[in-house]
Amino acid sequence: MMNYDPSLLKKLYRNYLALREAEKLMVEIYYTGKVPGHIHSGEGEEATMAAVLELMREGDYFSGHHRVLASTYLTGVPFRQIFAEIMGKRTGTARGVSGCNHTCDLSKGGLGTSSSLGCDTGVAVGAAYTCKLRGDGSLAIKEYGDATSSRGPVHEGMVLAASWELPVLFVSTNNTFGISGDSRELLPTKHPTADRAQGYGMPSEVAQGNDILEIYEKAKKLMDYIRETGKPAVLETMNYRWRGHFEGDLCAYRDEKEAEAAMKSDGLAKFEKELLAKKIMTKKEVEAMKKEIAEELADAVKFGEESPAPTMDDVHTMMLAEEN
Ligand SMILES: Cc1ncc(C[n+]2csc(CCOP(=O)(O)OP(=O)(O)O)c2C)c(N)n1
Ligand SMILES: [Mg+2]
Repeated sequence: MMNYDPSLLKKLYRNYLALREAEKLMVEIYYTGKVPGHIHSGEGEEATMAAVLELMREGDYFSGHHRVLASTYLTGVPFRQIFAEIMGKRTGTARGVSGCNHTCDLSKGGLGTSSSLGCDTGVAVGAAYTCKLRGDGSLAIKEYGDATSSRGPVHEGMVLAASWELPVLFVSTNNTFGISGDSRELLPTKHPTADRAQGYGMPSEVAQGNDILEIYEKAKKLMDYIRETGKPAVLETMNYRWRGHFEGDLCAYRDEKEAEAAMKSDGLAKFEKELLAKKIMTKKEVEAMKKEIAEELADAVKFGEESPAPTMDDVHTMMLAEEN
């Protein structure tokens, strides 16, 4: 930790904290009836995108996942727009028409997420082709889960990225489950995405999903490689899903002791403790940061509540291209 610039450590902590607080608030507003669609909580899984998106540069692209929906905040999308979208309001990133899968802004590199899992891999690979043609060292980041890692469109995308030498970082956030299926039993290898990378001639790294500095270092190594060579690479982060697949899931398929142990080894609490112990941040600074984020989030929910619902015109505008 001492080799890091303190300002980077503070930034990583803020990223992690902002995503955690946003995750918690999403669940809260879901239970008070403010979210017309789904919430798949990503609480406990925020470190991956908190680190990877810190390394995103202008001109890069990002296609996310159905958890940690506020990740796009780290690409520069305000909480106001993200929460309005989740709350189904026309001031949202996709005029409230999409909900959780499009909390992104294309002008900030956001490509969105397909609700048919894995089918958006080709979109990110296509964006990487744009990056290649530009030749400016930019890249595309495609994030997906452990269960999604076995889908055909993911592998088609990986083959294309490898054969055409396209700058893509494939990021698999392995949270042990795909709905109720345990990937440790269902998938053939321990690291389903990273282990298969060799078959495509891609370098890969595996990191602990609750260790933001390990993720940052490994993502940096891979992203430097991608920017230099123009070739794809794989990062897999190992974690454990804290909450159910969806809100209301009774989780009858999992061992509660194991889940409790995972929640106890919270990477955010550990990182905060280390920053305080090494005097990189003071308690006062931490508290001020928490207050600032809480205010930003409360303002976002208020903005969502006060915003109008989409109209049928909004639905048409977001779904259909204009005739020329
Ligand atoms: C093609 C397709 N099949 C099934 C689903 C239903 N589904 C939604 S989330 C999910 C689990 C995905 O697991 P994983 O990729 O590990 O991501 P996680 O939910 O664990 O973050 C499934 C099967 C879907 N959305 N799309
Ligand atoms: Mg999963």
